[in-house]
Amino acid sequence: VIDNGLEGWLRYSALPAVFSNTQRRYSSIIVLNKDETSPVYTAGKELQDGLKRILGQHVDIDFVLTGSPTSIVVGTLGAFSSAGGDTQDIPALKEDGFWLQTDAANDCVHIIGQNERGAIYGAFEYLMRLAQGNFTPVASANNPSASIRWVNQWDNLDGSIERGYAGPSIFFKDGEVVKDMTRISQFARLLSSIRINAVVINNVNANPKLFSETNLNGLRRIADAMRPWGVRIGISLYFDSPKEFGGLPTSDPLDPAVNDWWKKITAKVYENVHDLVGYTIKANSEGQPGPLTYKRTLADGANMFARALKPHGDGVVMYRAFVYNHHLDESVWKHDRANAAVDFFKDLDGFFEDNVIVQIKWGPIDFQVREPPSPLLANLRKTKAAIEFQVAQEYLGQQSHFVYMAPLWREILDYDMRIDGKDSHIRDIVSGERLGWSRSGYTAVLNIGSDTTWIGNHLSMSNMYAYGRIAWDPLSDPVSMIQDWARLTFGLHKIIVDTITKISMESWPTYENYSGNLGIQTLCDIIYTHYGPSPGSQDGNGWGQWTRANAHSIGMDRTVATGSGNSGQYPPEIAAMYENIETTPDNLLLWFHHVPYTHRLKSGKTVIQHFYDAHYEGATNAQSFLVEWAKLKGLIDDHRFDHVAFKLEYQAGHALVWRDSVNYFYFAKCGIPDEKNRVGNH
Ligand code: GCW
Repeated sequence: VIDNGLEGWLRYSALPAVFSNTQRRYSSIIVLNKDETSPVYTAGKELQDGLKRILGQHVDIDFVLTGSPTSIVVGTLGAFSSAGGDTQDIPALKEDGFWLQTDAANDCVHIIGQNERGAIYGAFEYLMRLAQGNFTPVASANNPSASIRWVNQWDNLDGSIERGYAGPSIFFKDGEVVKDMTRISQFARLLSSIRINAVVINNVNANPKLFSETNLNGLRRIADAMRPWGVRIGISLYFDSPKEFGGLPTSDPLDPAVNDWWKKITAKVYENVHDLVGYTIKANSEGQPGPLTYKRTLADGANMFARALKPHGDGVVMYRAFVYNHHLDESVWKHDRANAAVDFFKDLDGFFEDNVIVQIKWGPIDFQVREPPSPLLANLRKTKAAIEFQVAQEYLGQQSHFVYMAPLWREILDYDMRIDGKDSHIRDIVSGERLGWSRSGYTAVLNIGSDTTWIGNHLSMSNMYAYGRIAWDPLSDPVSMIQDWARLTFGLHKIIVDTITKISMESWPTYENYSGNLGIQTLCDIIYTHYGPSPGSQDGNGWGQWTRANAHSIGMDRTVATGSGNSGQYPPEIAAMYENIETTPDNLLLWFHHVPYTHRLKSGKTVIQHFYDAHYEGATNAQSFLVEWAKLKGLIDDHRFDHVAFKLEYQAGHALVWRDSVNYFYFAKCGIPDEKNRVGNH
């Protein structure tokens, strides 16, 4: 059977004979909402479809709660209790949460959502348990860690996708919203199954033509296609729209006419999308106009959008903290792009409307293979924040290499910022718990496209899956997530699960080893593609992703004492750790310190020898992925086997290119040969 991957982890393969239960389990699926556009109705259909495919059982749908001991009930708490259901056992549920209860025989199932989204999440949860052959009885309340669990698409109206590696946009083509909504609804199904409640559908480098009548109508069609799955849409705005689209002389955020313009256009958007989730704004960043263009503060800009949204519901402004000067002069030792977010936003804390959320990339620079967490995550108290991850592997091999990012995300979320000397894990900051925020959470640049793999590589879809689960529960275990994903996506055979788990769990350290060590960043081309080894491109540019490598020494001096002062942006305990070279962990040494190539690490190796060794180790390990994968021949369909094998073979080869390019680049710089005689003048 050819599996093109379109269903991702929702394939609902028939359970193998060992699990199958010939008895009829369920007499009916009782759906507590007849409205065909409601997520509860969709959940009923999904359950019916899933049971058919997983267990081979056709189960009828009914709309009346009967108290039958062999039915699956799905609905909201409100509908369940109005229908006379017993809600006594159900603990408190948060927005989007759900209660899932099965009896011992697993043929009476209650899926009760706090709202409609909760109900469909519960239906997916139940089906994904079944699809893994898991019939263990359960009675559990499932609540999200945060209410904002979004993804961002960087889709352009012409159908291209910025940093997209999987074909053209499913949303736009030739300047307009596409006509056929099939892929959009399939996408919403995947998002819903991992409890993502919103998608921002257009590039943050936004185009004001999104506001054309045709496109406003297109937005309506997209929202209508996604709503039955419980997924809301948001849009990215171009700051200068009043000037460039509305014909006003200015886009000054304090100009009444400009405010009026945004209010009117916002009302128009809501006429089409009554449940718009909000606006995402990239302003004063990488050439984009913004409030600073008009000598106003970033808060002035954000608040203008916030006020335009307010009359219409619960929409939020996701205001990106990715504001920095991309014409930075490297000759000034103190210049440091990593300082920008705190420099721009810290003093504005508390000056934002309550429906503004500052959207902060997880690291201070830009989705590198390793960064410390963004210090801004510890510098906003009153202003709410969301963390931004990137599922698209922009700097991590663009899906031609495979990097499973759940371990990286966990490392960031588990990080303790020690705000005010107290436990301040980033997961508790972004959940809102640590600082008492009412709304906050997660977003991630996803960038799926029209490719049937969605993202460009079947294996990389594990990142989309894991992102959703982590945003729901940041304590989700990377190993069990990849195991679940592997079972659902490829099959239950132990060899399948173990092999995919092994490759995935080794993938990040492997990629780090051959692409950029000790916190030096991903040594890819920095100017255009962000792909392939190009350590030389890192310096001598205005972008500020520097390494400051010369013939003797390397690394960014970010100390307060002699460098850019970036370490001082962290709370005192963290600042002290990074200020001191002795207490800075090796894996961030060159992020915070400028040292000679002969500097000895805690491991006892010199920096340069570590580079050489790590690149050999990483490139060698990349060869093993293909060997591992070969074990799956015949256990999974050939179509997906071959696709992944091709990618891993490419990665194995390109890892060697990475190894030699980086090693010889630094050898040429410093002239220190490899102790093991692999790199040098032979
Ligand atoms: O990582 C960089 C990308 C840009 C992107 C920018 C951003 C959308 O290289 O392509 O622009 O980040 O996050 O705004």
